[in-house]
Parts: sequence; C-alpha cells; structure tokens
Amino acid sequence: MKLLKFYLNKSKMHFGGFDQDLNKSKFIIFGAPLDSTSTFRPGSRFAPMAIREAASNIETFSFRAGIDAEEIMIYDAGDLTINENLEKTLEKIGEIVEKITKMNKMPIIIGGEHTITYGAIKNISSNIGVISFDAHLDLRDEYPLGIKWSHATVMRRISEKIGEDKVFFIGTRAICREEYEYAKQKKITYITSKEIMENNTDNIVNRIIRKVTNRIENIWITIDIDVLDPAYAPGVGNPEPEGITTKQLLDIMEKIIKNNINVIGFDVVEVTPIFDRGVTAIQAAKIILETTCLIYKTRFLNA
Ligand SMILES: [Mn+2]
Repeated sequence: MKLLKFYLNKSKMHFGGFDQDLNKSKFIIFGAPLDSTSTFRPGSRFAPMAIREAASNIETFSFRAGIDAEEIMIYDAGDLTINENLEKTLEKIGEIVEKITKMNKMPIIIGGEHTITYGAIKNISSNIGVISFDAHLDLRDEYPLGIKWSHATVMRRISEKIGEDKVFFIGTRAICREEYEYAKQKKITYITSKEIMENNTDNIVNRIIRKVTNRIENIWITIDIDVLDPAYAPGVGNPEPEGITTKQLLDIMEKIIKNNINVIGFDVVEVTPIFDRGVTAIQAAKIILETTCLIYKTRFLNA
C-alpha cells in the first residue's frame, strides 16, 4: 500500500461519494491528471475532480447489470502527482496499476489525456490486448513533428509494444493518411462510427470478439470520451463530429464484457471540463459506473 500512499493524494471528495474500505474493495479508482501533450484544447487535468463530482450527483443503479454501484466496493485512491517528466509519470502509473493488480483488485483510471494509457499497460507482462473507444486512432509516429510521446501517438507506441494485432478501435472517424496507411499495412482492426450507426452492433462487435477470444489473455479498455458525438460530449480536447451515442457505446461495452473477455482494468480519458457545462463529466461518470457494474457482475458474481 505504501506505493499508493506515496504517489497519490487522497481527495476529500470520493468518486460517487463512496467512502469505502480499501481492503474490502474490488476496484481501485485513481485520477491521472496528466495534461502536458495536449495540442488543441488543454484542460483534462481538471477531469478527475469533475468526474468525481458528477458521479456523486447521478444515480448509480445499472439497469444493464441489475446492480447498484454503491453496493460494489470502489475505493477512490485520489490523484497521482504529475511529474514534469512525462516518462516518470507514465512509470508511476505503470507501478500503481501493477500494485493494484497484485492486490487482486481492478484498476480504473480517470485521465488526463490519452497518453496515460501507455503507463497503464506498460508493466503488464501477460498476453495483453487493448480495446480503444476513440474518434481517433492515435497511431501517428510523431505528433507534433518530432514528438514521439503524445496523445496522438499513444496507440502507435502501444501497438509497437504489444503487437499491432492486439489493438482494436471502436468509433473511428478522424484519422490522417499516415494512420490510414499504417493501419492497412499492419491489418489493424477498427470499426468506424459510421459502421456502428448503420449496422447491428452485435454483428459489428463480433469482429473484435473473434480476434480476442482464445488468443488474447487479458484486455485493457480505454475510453477516449471524444468517441461520443460532440453533441453528447462537447467538453473534450479534440472534438470530432459524426460520433456515436452513449447508448451505442454502452451496448458495445456490455457485449464485450459479457463475452468472457477478461478485462483487467480500464481508463476514461480526454474529458476537458472547461469546454462545457458539466455534461461530458456526467457522461464519463455514467460510463465508469455502468462499466464497473458490468465487470463486477460478469467477473465477480458469475464466477
Ligand atoms: Mn481521441
């Protein structure tokens, strides 16, 4: 526990208002307010507090899971102190996730910008895949020019680390030529937002499920909130029109989790509260609550 105490500052406000006992908790949530590589609209450093507050002010019962998140033990460990050295910050995130996993608990991270996801998976040695809900592919080699580590390159670095056949994208609609060619060359699986809107979600998600089942042991899920249409989530760093709805996101999430895909943790990133009046933080809080209830039901109640 020392590691958690050393790196994390506990907040007076707890996620969902749940002040739980650490030892009894199955989930540990913490904030990673990293906000140093944003290229358009900064401010994701304010997301953890905004999402905590939002989660404390919406209902926590999940119809999808038939569970109230209040009954699940979710311990809020506070926010990570961000080091000015990006590499050190990612290292710390990796160490915390490792520690939580070794405690047989599941980590949930509130970003911060998308770069934190590399930290989340960096110390996981098992056969791991990443499912990314995102308008973007974040597969550029450098962005801005000369910068290897940023919110726009994070999935490239992850794909290089774990294998291009182990990263999957949902809700794609905003990419550059370089990413398009890279994804094509490496046969990377992505589902566009247009495909989601025009087809039965079940059939579409099966494309990913088939590639995970019996081949990838553990899955980390990352939710860049800009996967939602800006009409639903305007408070993001890089808004992109033609996004999916909250229902489409949660239907897909439910399908993934119920398909015996072993989710070992997840993050929600890129909420930028200063660009709206609180709605994006509420979407993020809802997505965290629903996802946690679905994981709890599948992994802990049906086990
Ligand atoms: Mn994005």
